[in-house]
Amino acid sequence: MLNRRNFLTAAVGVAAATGLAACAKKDEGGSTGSGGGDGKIVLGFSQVGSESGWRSANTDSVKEAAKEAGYNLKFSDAQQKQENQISAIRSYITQGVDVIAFSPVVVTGWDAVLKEAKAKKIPVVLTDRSVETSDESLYVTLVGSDFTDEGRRAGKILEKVLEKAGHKGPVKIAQLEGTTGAAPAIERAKGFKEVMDADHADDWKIVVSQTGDFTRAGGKQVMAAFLQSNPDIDVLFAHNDDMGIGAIQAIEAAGKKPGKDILIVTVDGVKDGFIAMSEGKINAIVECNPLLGPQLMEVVKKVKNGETVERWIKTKEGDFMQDQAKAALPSRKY
Ligand code: GYE
Repeated sequence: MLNRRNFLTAAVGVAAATGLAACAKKDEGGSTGSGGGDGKIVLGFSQVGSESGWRSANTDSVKEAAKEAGYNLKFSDAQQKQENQISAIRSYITQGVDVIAFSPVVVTGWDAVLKEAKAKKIPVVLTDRSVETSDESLYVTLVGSDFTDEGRRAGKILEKVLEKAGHKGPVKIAQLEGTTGAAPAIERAKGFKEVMDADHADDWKIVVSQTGDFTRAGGKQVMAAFLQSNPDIDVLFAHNDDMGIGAIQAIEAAGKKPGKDILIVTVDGVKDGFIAMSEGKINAIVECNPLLGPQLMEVVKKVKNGETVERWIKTKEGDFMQDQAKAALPSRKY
């Protein structure tokens, strides 16, 4: 997979080229896409689905920010299916929107449709998740988090969690992965493994790892199976809060105490995750901010106007331990 960091170097050239493309489009058509002549920016947005609390917050953020910015937003929910995203993008191309933004459900398989957008000179902005492509000119920028770093932060915070729990000796870890082939699943696993390989080759071991597709139902079902095959799991690392919450139900159903018998680290920091943490059931959360709407609208405007934007616009986020949960809960925005 291409390292997203490598893309930064190409930023100026690609953004400039796409900027020119955006201008050319305006000149050709004499109007700005399918805006119906009212001067509004027309943004076609293809969302992954509604699999998690993170996703709902992200969808709300995009819709609100588009309204605030006065854009004409065309929104579609792909229900976690790549073919649905591809048809949504194709329909935005046919409609001649000004800019297409999408959060790709998986990393591969986008080149053909992105080439179609490029041929029609419609710039594409990735949001939240990245794609794997050999042609860097197929999208202008990514607005989203550094998932590899989130995986590393999960590893680091687990050290603190284990210390706090007074855990000594080997650590048997179960991992609930996100959607197979999705950037956050690949990269969070990678970052976590980096910490394991560097500092815990002798004491930590991932004994089971499987996808729960970023959903509560998936987390519950897979965790129940994990507990059957490995009743002596010490730690659960779940790639998102929702799978962690599903897993908590399975752990309780098996007569164990989440947060005590099995220490739990998750990613996202949605309200329900914080509630579970304030109840002592999740031990630490690595934050991943879904409120990308305002930044996305800003970028879309720049891209539409042919301005240069950075190749990767990163989200800022923090980490939270259980003892911070109660205090942080009232101020959580998602
Ligand atoms: O962590 C998860 C969601 O892509 C960052 O997708 C996003 C992830 C998020 O379903 O809850």
